[in-house]
Amino acid sequence: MELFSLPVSTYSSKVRLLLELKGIDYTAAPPPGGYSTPEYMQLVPLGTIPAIKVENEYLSESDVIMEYIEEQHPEKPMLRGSALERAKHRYLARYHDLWLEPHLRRTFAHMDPATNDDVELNAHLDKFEERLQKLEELFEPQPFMVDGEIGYADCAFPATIALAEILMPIFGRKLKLGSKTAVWYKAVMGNETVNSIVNEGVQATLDWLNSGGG
Ligand SMILES: N[C@@H](CCC(=O)N[C@@H](CS)C(=O)NCC(=O)O)C(=O)O
Repeated sequence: MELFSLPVSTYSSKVRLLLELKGIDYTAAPPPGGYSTPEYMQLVPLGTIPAIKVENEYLSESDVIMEYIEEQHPEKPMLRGSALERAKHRYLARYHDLWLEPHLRRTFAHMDPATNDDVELNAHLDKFEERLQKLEELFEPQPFMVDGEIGYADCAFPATIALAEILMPIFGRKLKLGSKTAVWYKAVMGNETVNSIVNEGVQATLDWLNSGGG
């Protein structure tokens, strides 16, 4: 499988976690021309990473890619269990993509003093913290999000939380995990595959920040 991704991309890490935890062979390459460029958008119209090549087409949107992989590789299922349990995996992954992560992403625009707007920045940081606390109401650690084994939902959050650990202090805050999220995060980061992919992203992000973040 061919995957367009970058180590700094948290959504790419999400898909790579699923691929590696399932033991699927894939090759990862940076998006040709860079993400959001006209060159890349000729292949992937939305210009985002991750994306995968399927026959002669490209699929983007991390959840769509992950569900496609699950359907194509039903062995070692990550989106598993009863219909309700599968819905819980999708619900948590969607909560990550639509409710939580976008507020962290929007802080990037405020790292550059030329575009920094403190009111907007703090509104996103407040919302990110609030939504991280809300996560406490959405699952019971078992220790993983839906059952006793790493699954689909568990792939969504690790890279985002690791990124928040880096970004919050830059903005004068400290990342606070609720007690359930802390139990889950310790368990998920105890998995070697998760730890290695997340730490690759952390290192790439630190390198990017140290080089000026441009
Ligand atoms: N909803 C998308 C979000 C992907 C996304 O925002 N990826 C970032 C990198 S982590 C990106 O490609 N940004 C470029 C852009 O937004 O134009 C998904 O789930 O794949």
